[in-house]
Amino acid sequence: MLRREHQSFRTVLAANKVVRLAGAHDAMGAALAEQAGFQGVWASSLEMSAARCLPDASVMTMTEYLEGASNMQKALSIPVVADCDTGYGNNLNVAHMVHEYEAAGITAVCMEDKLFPKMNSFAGGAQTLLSTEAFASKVETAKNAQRDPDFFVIARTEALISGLSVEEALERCHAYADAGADAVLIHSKAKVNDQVLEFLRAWNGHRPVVVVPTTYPEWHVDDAAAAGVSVVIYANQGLRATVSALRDTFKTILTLGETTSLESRIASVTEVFELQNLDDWQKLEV
Ligand code: SPV
Ligand code: MG
Repeated sequence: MLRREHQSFRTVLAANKVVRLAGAHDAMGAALAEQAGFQGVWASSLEMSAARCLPDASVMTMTEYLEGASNMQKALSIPVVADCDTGYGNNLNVAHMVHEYEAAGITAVCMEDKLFPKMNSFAGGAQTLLSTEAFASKVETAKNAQRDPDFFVIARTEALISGLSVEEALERCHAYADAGADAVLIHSKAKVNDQVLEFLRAWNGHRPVVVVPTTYPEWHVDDAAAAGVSVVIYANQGLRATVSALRDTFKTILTLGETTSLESRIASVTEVFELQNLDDWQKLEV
């Protein structure tokens, strides 16, 4: 298929009790997530910056992230949820971000309540948050900036990441919901999901809740759904699998001096052509 129509994230969320998103950094990874059966793709700031060997620290610009997310969306019929960090600055940057992402056909964005420039949630060092009021105001700006009522804004709190309490996370998320957020994301880097579960119990379905179980990977999707989670993001497993696969492949080639043993383990060139939709493109040749 040369061009793809895609569903909006809001439509996909309405049709499913729980939606699973796979993190991706390019259109090919995103297409593989769709083929595997994921209902959406997370255009991850960690993945996209790592793919350029840059830190996930607001070093890349909005334009660069937008190009990446847009390239993914063009290759998919499932929606991209764009990880937009802090919204790339203050309220004016947020409004511009929503205008640009919406114009590119992206139907959902996520913004977090950290200070711009931000640092990845798993990196060492202090994480500074915006005040609740300041971030709620950014959420309101985002919602006022959208043209299509279908456009979806996820407000992410980094309260637990920065060492604050579940109570603080709840207070923040209630303020963000009151400001118009369509869903909230409660992020945690704990090894267990206790605090996230505590959050979910007190939240009580006020708005859809998104989780990112990177550091508590044993949480089964069915258990997360039963606890009240609506969206589970597998944010970086694809990136990490890529790193492992490339390391192993390149080492094998140099060690063995030929590539026979790799053939059964790596995709064929025909599979690559399929991902490129080459048949459809060749039909255009005259
Ligand atoms: C990302 O995938 O870029 C995220 C999740 O925002 S995390 O890396 O945990 O911050
Ligand atoms: Mg990110």
